[in-house]
Amino acid sequence: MTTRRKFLSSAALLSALPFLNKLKAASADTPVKPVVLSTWNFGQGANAEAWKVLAAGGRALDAVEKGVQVPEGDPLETSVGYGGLPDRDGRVTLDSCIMDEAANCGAVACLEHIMHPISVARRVMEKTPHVLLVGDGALQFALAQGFKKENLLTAASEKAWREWLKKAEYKPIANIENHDTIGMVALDQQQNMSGACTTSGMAYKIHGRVGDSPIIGAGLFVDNEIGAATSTGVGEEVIRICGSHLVVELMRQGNSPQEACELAVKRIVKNQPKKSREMQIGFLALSKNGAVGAYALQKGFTYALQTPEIKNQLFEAKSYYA
Ligand code: SD4
Repeated sequence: MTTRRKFLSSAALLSALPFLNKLKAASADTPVKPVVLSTWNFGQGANAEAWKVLAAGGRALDAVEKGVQVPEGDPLETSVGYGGLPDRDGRVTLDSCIMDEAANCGAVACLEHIMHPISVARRVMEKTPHVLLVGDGALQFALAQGFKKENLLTAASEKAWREWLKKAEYKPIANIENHDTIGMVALDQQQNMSGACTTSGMAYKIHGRVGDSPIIGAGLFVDNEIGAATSTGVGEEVIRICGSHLVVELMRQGNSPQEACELAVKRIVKNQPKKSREMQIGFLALSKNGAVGAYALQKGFTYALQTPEIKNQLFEAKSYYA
């Protein structure tokens, strides 16, 4: 929220299509690899970190974890991790999930006091027989795993919340600018895919509310044979269509990543013809051969893409509404 507009200089926002076509063309015989793709302007900083892992031949799983840790740890990003805007009770509650090439996955929801929920999600995946831990149970697990308990509510976010309390109007649907999740999907040099998704969710939500971001199949889905997808925006609507799973399954049926993202957005419009005009939802998709798709309900959904040819550039996705 703080930085999106700032970065929207027209110079930085190139049309993605020529690059995407190139990716597709190149993928016919020589798969393009590695690739990292992530949501919003903070995706650039996250991609840069992920790229270090990918360029060195590391796992996509490590790349996405390292990548999304960047906005998680940035106190100026008010929609992810540290500095995230709190719920209506003033509590910063975080939702994250991670998924690897073997369909292993882990997630935490409504987790408080931990700077890097994505790493707790990875521990859930690697150290427990479960997929999702929530609330105090997730916190107790994180502490037992050695994570440090911290105060994630910055002075700026507390001030914004106190200001909000004066009216306490809760209009998450109309507020297109009030939420930015980082979703990241990547393909590594071994041609394995992974993804991560992490957010503080909607500002001033009811305590305990969980969005799409930690829900495997909604905020994130990876199928190493087909591709990966992630989402941002009003999580309730993404959950209703199992958004990221839908995008991957649409790719399995032969749609390009771009077509799959567009079909998923159109499904939301069909479900919510009126409401869809007033909210933002965006999908990103990456196919196994390195082709990329991006589509949103509204204008202004930016994403960052890095490949050997594309040096971590920012693009604006096409949108359903002009
Ligand atoms: C949620 N999808 O909690 C998240 C918020 C978000 O861009 O993506 N904002 O519903």
